[in-house]
Amino acid sequence: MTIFDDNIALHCELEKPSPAPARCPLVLVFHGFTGHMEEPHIVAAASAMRESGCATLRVELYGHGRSGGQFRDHTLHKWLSNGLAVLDCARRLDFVSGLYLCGHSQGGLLAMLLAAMEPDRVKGILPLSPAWNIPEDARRGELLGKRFDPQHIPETLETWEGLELDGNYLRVAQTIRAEDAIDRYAGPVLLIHGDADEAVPYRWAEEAARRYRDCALVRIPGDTHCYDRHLDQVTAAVRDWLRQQISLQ
Ligand code: FER
Repeated sequence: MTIFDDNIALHCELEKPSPAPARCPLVLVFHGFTGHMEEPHIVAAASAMRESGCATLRVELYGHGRSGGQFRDHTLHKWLSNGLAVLDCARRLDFVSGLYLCGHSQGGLLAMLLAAMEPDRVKGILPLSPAWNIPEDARRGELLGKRFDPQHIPETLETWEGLELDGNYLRVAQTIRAEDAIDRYAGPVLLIHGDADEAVPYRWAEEAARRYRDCALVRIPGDTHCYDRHLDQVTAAVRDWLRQQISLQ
């Protein structure tokens, strides 16, 4: 399905558990920076959610996958606007008994920020290796292993795979206070992070887990940013946590 955020078409995939109940929770699933909805860890996480009885809506955000916009022009403000538009649409679907947010990396940061904006509508969040280091790194002047002067943002930042990113990405990231978003959300959180993550160091997961009021941290020993080694441990944690959440209601 396509959800519009003003004139930007967001490519989304809605899938129900089988057999499909009349009503069930819905989990919005966001990919990360340079990611898309068909990445193995995104597909596997969404499938685990359906095994637990939830429907899933995988979303491709501005400048990513088959959605509108150029990668170069994406910012966290645009992703937040996209996320709010998707939440508005999702809460009006008649089968939805409750909403959860899941996101990987920069998509995990998005889930954390959205939950703080919509605490009444979000029953719980599942940040996977959330890149909540991005705002602080942007203020410090070192992102994606590249240094820059945080007081004088460059025109362009070279990123992974030679992709170019506009300086506005950094300008926006510098204004975001991820700690405030953590403090504003009191709902349940399942945080999953590999302790050999090469992109977002594991200590960020420990700090977020300390700071959230109701957080279960699942450490995946020896695993990477995209769970190349133990994706099965990730999916098991997602399935068990969602089953437990649903049974508590
Ligand atoms: C960074 C470190 C990690 C960064 C992005 C990430 C944009 C990860 C992003 C993702 O996988 O979504 O400095 O800068």
